[in-house]
Amino acid sequence: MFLMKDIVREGHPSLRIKAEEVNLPLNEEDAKLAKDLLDYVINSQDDEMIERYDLRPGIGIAAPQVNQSKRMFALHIESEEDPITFVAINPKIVSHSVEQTYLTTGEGCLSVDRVIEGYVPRYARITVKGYYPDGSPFKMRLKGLPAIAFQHELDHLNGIMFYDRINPTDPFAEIPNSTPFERNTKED
Ligand code: K3U
Ligand code: NI
Repeated sequence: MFLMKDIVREGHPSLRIKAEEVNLPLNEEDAKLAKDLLDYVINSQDDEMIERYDLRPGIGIAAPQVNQSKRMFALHIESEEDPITFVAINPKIVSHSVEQTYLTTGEGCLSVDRVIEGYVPRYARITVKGYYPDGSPFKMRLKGLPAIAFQHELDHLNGIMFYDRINPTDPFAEIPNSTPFERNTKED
């Protein structure tokens, strides 16, 4: 089980390199990594586990954040119209909308121990492909918070941090052709 001490922070090289494709079927080590990533996001949204293990809540976590430079991440989003929970192996975006979106509250990251304000432009809708840990392929369409979170995690596999995408001269500059996404904080 991963704890906050296992999560690397800004400045660690693992967060800035392109992660390696994962071989399928998963070997034992990669299967354990997939399970541990998923356990982290599930446990980190459970009040009892947060208190017991001092976890910081996350809806997603990518392998490079635990110093494993592998193309794998877990997402667990319960609060949305379309809840999702899965681990993605070798994920990719196969098509996307022209329309963009952004979280009105900005984004955060388990690997960043400070608040960085500003709009992070994301595609509003994406079609994605990849593999589940059992080796079966998936293809799905995502919108809303699941689409934003998928793009945030995919960026981790490419060495990109969310703040790289914030306009450096005007963090709250209007995002062209976008519909803002308001997070339902009551359910979060
Ligand atoms: O967005 C977060 C959240 C946590 C619990 C309930 C509801 C929301 C916390 S920040 C987060 O989950 C990051 C995790 C990271 F950095 F490890 F990838 C992912 C994220 C995705 C999309 C927008 C903002 C943050
Ligand atoms: Ni992050």
